[in-house]
Amino acid sequence: MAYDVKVASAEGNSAGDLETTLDEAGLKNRYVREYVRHWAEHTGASRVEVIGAADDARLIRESLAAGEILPAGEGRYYARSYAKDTARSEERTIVATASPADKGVYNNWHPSATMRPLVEKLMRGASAGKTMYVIPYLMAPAGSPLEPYAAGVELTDHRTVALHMIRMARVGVEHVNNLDDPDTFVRGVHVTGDLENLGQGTPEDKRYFVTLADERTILHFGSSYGGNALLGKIAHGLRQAAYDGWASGEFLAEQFMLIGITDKQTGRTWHICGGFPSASGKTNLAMMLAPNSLGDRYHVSFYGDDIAWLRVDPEDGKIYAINPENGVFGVAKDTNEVTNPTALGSVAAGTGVLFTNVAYNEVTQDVWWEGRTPQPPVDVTGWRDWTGKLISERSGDEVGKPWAHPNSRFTTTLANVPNIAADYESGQGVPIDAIIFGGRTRDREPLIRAMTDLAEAVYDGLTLGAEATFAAEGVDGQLRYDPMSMRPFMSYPEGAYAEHWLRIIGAAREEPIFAHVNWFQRDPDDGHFLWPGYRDNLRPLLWLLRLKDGQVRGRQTPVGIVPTAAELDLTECGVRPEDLAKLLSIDAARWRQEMAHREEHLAQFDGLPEAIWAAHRRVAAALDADGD
Ligand code: OXD
Ligand code: MN
Repeated sequence: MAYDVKVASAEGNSAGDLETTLDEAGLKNRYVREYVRHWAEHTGASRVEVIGAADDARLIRESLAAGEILPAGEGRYYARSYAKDTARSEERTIVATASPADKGVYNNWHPSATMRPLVEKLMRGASAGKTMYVIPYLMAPAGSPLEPYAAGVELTDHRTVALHMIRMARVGVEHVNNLDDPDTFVRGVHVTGDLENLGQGTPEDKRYFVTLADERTILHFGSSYGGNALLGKIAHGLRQAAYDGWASGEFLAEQFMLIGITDKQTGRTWHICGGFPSASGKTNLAMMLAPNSLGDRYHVSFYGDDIAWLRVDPEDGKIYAINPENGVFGVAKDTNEVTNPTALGSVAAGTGVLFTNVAYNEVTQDVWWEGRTPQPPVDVTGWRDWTGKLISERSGDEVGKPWAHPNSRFTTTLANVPNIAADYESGQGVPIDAIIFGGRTRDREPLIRAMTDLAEAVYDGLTLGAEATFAAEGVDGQLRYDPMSMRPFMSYPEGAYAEHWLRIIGAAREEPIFAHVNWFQRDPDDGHFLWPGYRDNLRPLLWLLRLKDGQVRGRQTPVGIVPTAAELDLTECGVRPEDLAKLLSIDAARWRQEMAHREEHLAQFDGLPEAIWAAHRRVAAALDADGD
């Protein structure tokens, strides 16, 4: 295939060369062109290349030839990141604006007047000798009413980042050429820096991942991996978009999965979105299939596993959600035929999937990660761990270490997901029937508890958390709170965030039903999970939809409505009756303990709406009245 070459040798950077490059690429937006010129000069890149999705095959060939990626079977690829650059770095991530009033508890706010010059200085000349890839993109399906907030241009000096962006966003000049306001696009600059000399994790750390939210500018320096480097996903899709949604008063941007459930008998489809702190099974839930016993009747379709933007349509007053992404950047660990067969289908031969930091076999070109199979491959010939070390040469305490990094990932486009919803490209989005929050809690939280009051639901979202592990994060059994699972992505103060939620969802003429779910309750004696999880998670969700429709009533408790055992469809479920009783009961004494922690947590947030405090007091009073 002939290359669609859109390259200028900007060696000596003659103005003419760059203009020719941009002309040949069909990049017409004059504000984008000025922005590209400015940063090409600033970073000192020696070539500039504008890319679109159609360039993927060529970029793959070039990356293979350069050894930046390796073949992992037919139409599958593999890369390793720098060993100290394997995950988002929350402590180096900053939201900066001109107004100190934008400082919240979790947004790590700094003044833009300090941050911009600091990062600009680090970026000056830092791409010397490299190609700067210009990636115009859209974080929305085309035609979305939220399109004005979705256009962006990432500039990156790393080809693998360009490959990720092509998978995760809709990429091409067409997304910025005809903007209503041509100056309104998110300006994202990613400069890798000298990864071996950035002092990662030391007091001399030179990495900065800054969103200048009120300037709609993202400056990331010092990484080439994940949310630190792919600026469309988290920096734009969550931090910037959450800020934009608040500033405009128009929408919410949340770390939410989005699914559809179709009743094949009636043809009716419901849509559910929801947020879960990391390691609470969000991707598995989003890609869930119906259990065999319910598969004849119900079909679950996938829209997205990580981000949803929500708005109220002025015409019908319903809440509509889109997944602004075009792909899945999924955690590989523990993905297998039981936990997530859909994910395996979406990384099959020919999908163009890009694996990062899993184990790789240089002889067979196979990949493996912990949990892919119960045991690692027996024959270790050709296997290298995620750092590139041969397994056969491991010695001492290296033996027994994971082969793959715990944050190793697969990057694949939505179209590859076997149960992708037929209307996933609808710009309008899909109407939302239910919003769920989840967590990973070994006791206290029942399987599902529904809420119909908006303030109580927002209160619940703000007190979301995952259990701290004793060793790592603190006190056993106490939650590491992660409000709405947005703790690392908060871009404005939490009080205002809660108020914005109440305003946006409160404006809907048809409010969704809300629920808190927990698949992870354990038996205190032998530790077994009380609920089978995975596909069976469809059962409580079906109950929730029936509750919304008034077909079941559940049982009111101080913390919401829980199902009665008879209301759940448990055909071939296999849950033990005594476990089910526990899953559907409320341990009021344990809850009262939790309420004290919640109060402390919420007290950190300035300006929390009175409606949220009132919800807290209501739940606390109901628990007190519960005796027990
Ligand atoms: C995340 C992600 O970091 O989705 O949450 O990559
Ligand atoms: Mn995420």
